[in-house]
Amino acid sequence: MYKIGVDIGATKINTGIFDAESKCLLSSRKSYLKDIEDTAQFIKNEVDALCRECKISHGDILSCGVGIPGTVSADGKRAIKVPNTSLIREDIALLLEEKLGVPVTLVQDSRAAAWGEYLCGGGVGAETLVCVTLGTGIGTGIVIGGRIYNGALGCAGELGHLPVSNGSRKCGCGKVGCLEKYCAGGGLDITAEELLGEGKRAADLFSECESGNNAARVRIEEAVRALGDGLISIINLLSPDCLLFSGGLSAQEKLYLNPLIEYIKSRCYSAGKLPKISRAALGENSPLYGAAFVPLSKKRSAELSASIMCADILNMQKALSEIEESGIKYLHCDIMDNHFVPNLMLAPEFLNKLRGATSLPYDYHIMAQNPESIIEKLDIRRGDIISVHYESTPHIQRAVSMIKERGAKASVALNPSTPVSVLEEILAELDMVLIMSVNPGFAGQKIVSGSFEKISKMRKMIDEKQLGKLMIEVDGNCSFENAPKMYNAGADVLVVGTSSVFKPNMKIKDGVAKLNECLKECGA
Ligand code: S6P
Ligand code: MG
Repeated sequence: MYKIGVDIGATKINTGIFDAESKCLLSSRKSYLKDIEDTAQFIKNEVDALCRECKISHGDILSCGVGIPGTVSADGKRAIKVPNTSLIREDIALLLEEKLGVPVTLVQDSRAAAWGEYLCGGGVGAETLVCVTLGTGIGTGIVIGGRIYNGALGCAGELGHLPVSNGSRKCGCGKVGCLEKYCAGGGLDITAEELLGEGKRAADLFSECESGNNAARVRIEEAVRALGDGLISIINLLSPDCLLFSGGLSAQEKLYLNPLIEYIKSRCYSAGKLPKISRAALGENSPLYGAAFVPLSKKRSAELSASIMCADILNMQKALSEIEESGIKYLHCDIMDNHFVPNLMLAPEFLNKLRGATSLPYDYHIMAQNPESIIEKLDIRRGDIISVHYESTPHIQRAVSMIKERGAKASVALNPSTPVSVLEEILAELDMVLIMSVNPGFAGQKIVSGSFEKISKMRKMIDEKQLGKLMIEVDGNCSFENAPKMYNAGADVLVVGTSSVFKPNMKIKDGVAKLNECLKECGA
């Protein structure tokens, strides 16, 4: 079986095909026009050509990894922030998946470079590897204990955006005085213009220095020291055993890389041992190798939550046992007050008693005015989730805090007409968001139009805020037909009721098996 690696750079797209021994069988590096319309099709054509030449059939390709110059969502499926190119659409991974028919994972290119070096280049055997790509900007990939380190907020390794004291050059990140605006290729271009005149570039600065221009030498030395200081902080913080440099600027060995390495070695903290510090071994191909072998993103799983109000109330124990046996993850417990919604059912006391008959965690859905007074009445156990309607209280944040203080996972539910934007301020505090795909109050309703788009919007907001662990639950008509679309739009938990699992002539376990089959077909 074979793997495809792709590295989308500023002016070129590098595509390669790799065998199981991590050997690159063939690769192509093609310049593209800035305005190519369909990057996914461009890559597909390259893959087709490589396969033809290597006499490999598409069926023998396992996966494809794509290095991109920007931030990627936690699941590797969306390009969240790609500031310097319009070439990469947010959904490029999904587009490419459709065209290639294999799983596609995105990875930030500097992390791909580090991973490539760790697996096949200068970092083989390293325990902690830092790989710095010195190009127009500075990218940093970190591998710790055999895993790419992303950081809890997903932004680990933004060395290029360390502030330089007194620095005032504007940076593409929106701040001023970032390290890369002084020490990377783009920064040295600015220095060259300042010192040598309009149109001069980093390369001119280096050749002036070679021919004895003292001012050029001083400015290069300043850049080396500033970058060196940044890297010394990284070394003193992480104590890596290997520090590698890739990217165009790392080829400036005599005037830039070697003095940088010397500076770092002479100033970093050491208890006897220094890290191995050198140029990356795979050259401009390190991101290509890393992309090809990037660990496949963990798929979101689709969990089911059984709406207990839809179960046969005369045979509750039997229903609960069947629900548990069929692998359903939660018991969805609807609490309605006949004020917030025009229905009255499932009293807290009844639900508390039911706990004796099941060990499943409760997924409470409170549809009541003054939900705070209901929360106080619940017998909360470890693993329970409590959803409170945004529309049901003026103090949603207080209700969320109450839930968390009682040890449950906190969720906010939204009626179909409430936009996801109302959660902007509170999202980071939540464990889950419940999107109603019917108006709350009754089972057996038709799905409200626009529900799939709303789930997608919610998913996008979560991805953009890098809140990878926050789940989306969808409640209302999660039928055999709708459930896969809900999952594809971004749902993690589906409330199952009369439209799938609780059908009069079907056993619960058969409904669950059929639903899981439908979900499997869409890749869940
Ligand atoms: C209704 C309630 C829901 C229902 C569930 C029923 O407001 O919140 O949890 O129990 O939606 O599902 P179905 O499949 O009958 O639509
Ligand atoms: Mg519900």
